[in-house]
Amino acid sequence: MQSIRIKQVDEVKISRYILKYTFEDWYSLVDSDVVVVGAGPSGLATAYFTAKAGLKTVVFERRLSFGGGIGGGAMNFHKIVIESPADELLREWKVKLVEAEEGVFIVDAAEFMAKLGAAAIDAGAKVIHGINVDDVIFRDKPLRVAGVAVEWTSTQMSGLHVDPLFVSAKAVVDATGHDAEILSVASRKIPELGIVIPGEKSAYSEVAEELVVNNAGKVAEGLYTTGMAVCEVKSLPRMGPIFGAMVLSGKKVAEDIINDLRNS
Ligand code: 48H
Ligand code: FE2
Repeated sequence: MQSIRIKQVDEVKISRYILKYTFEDWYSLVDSDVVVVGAGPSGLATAYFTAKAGLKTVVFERRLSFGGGIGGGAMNFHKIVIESPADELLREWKVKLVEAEEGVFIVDAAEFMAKLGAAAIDAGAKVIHGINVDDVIFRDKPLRVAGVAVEWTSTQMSGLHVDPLFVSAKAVVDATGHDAEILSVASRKIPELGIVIPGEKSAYSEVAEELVVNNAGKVAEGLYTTGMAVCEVKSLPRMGPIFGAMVLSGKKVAEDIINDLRNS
């Protein structure tokens, strides 16, 4: 059997290549069109559509993996429920669907995560893991959210006092899930924005999905929300492990951003 020859590369080159190409990315993304906070289903769907429309889109995710709550499925079972018309999006991302009844589909959690993440990246979105967003940038006259403050998740976990870097964006999307972290910090630190966070309601699956999709969108100038964060800010019921509204609200918020940026 012939032995396999592998191209040799030394440690200095490895380090230099990684530093060079990482900093090239960061140099460009500090001035983005769209910053999505959270790489769960709603954030990745948002990024897929804004990137596909040609907007420079970056997704910051504090964990080292994407998918958010998809991976845990329902009580750690590996299946998730999707309702029409969200199946059209999953077909676009080539996720296999099993129809349990008309308009109700079952998907594998791992496949959904992987293919949605790949679709967002292939559409042109940059997904960066291990980054925690803990604040926003704002401007007055006119009052608006103008970007985010970022820090390594590992630095934040270590409790060290390290100041963040900033990333400017024409649209910041809170896709952080149940805690609506970006809306929370904006409501606390910039009361002039008038953001009130009453908190989500208990489960009422049949009505929750439409409510989330139809209430996703702009919360303040430059600040948008999608996914479970919508329940938190609009006091809407949760729905359990059904994900149609997560991806459809991502599409809805992306369409709003594309329209707003076109008209501005
Ligand atoms: C960087 C952050 C930060 C931060 C959080 O929780 P997610 O999956 O959120 P959604 O809204 O896309 O999907 C919600 C869905 O998973 C769910 O929980 C449902 C449908 N529940 C129904 C019910 O009844 O319970 O993803 C959010 C992502 C996660 O990966 C976080 O790690 C990340 O955002 N994140 N990343 N900076 N400040 N906060
Ligand atoms: Fe949840």
